[in-house]
Amino acid sequence: MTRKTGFVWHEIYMWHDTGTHAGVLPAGNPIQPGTHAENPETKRRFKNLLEVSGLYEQLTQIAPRPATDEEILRVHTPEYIERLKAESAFPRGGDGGMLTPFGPGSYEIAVLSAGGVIAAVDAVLDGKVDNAYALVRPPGHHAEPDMGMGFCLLANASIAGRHALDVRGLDRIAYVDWDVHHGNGTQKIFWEDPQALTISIHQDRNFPPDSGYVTDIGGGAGEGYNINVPLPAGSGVGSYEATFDRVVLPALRAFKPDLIFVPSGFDAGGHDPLGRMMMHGEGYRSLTNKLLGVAEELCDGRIVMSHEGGYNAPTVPFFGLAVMEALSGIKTEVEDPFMPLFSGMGGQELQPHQDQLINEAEKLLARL
Ligand code: 3YP
Ligand code: ZN
Repeated sequence: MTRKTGFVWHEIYMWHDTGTHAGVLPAGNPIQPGTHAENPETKRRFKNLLEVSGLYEQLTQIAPRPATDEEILRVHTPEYIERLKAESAFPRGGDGGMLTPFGPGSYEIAVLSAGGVIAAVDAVLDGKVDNAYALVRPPGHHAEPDMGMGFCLLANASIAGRHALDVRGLDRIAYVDWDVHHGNGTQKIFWEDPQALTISIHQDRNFPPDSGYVTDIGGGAGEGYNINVPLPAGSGVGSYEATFDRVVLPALRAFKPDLIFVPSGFDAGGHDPLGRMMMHGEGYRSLTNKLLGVAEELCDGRIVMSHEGGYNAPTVPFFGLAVMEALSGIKTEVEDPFMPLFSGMGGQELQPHQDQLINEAEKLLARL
């Protein structure tokens, strides 16, 4: 079955300048300056592979528009927004807070990034497309109400989620964040909100430091509606599939969202410089198919993915293509040349210590 899949992209996203760095360290450290870890390359190559594969022209292009102040202020503090606006007008740019450098004009790009996810939500809710992927930049899942973090300026998916709840009148939304880092921003923004189920599957204590514990379950009226699955470093496809089968899908079935968001980082892939996991293209295809199945059951198939991390330039495009093929139900001729390398890695199957952690997370289902 083929589906109508929306795709959000804008060339301006690539003009967000994270500056001269060595990985995540600014120039000035005793280290040769080079590119920042979060640069256009993986995003551009993802879009380029979609074009070369022939899939791009079969997707429905969704034009991003800038998020309004009102939309942004549903999530962020006015003080933070004023500071970003001011620093974005500086000739040298500024920093969102923690490890979030940006060049001049980046606030306006971040506003278009958040607005891109809103446009994807509207296209899905208006029935113009069945599902959508917003290949936006800068990313969003670490951004908190009053500060940027980990390359994220505005909480794109959370801003779009508030739009879905407050403007479009949905009752419940769910987040399934498969970026290798903890979705701390989404967690914080919806901490006390029972209308949003926030699930993050991430590498145990990678980034942010001291964040993403399985014991962090939400507070107040939102207690029980935050689920962290901090998988041990070295987890492979078996571990991710077990997490989906035993935690993510049952949680979604219990919560019954009207729309599912996927903050989609591809940094849980093998070879990613900022993660230590072993996901591969077929693994991402399988996780996407699992989500499509449950979304079909619960919410007419409505899924909106918004791009987060993923830093290995050669591999990320194949992970992205696999996800886009699954979302659209269209298989291209392109074969993922990295599959033999990744599928043969030792420890792709679920390991006992990973199983133990997933057992812990499974206990949280009783609260839903
Ligand atoms: C931020 C600083 C070190 C790790 C990095 C993580 C950014 C990311 O991809 N978040 O999802
Ligand atoms: Zn990440």
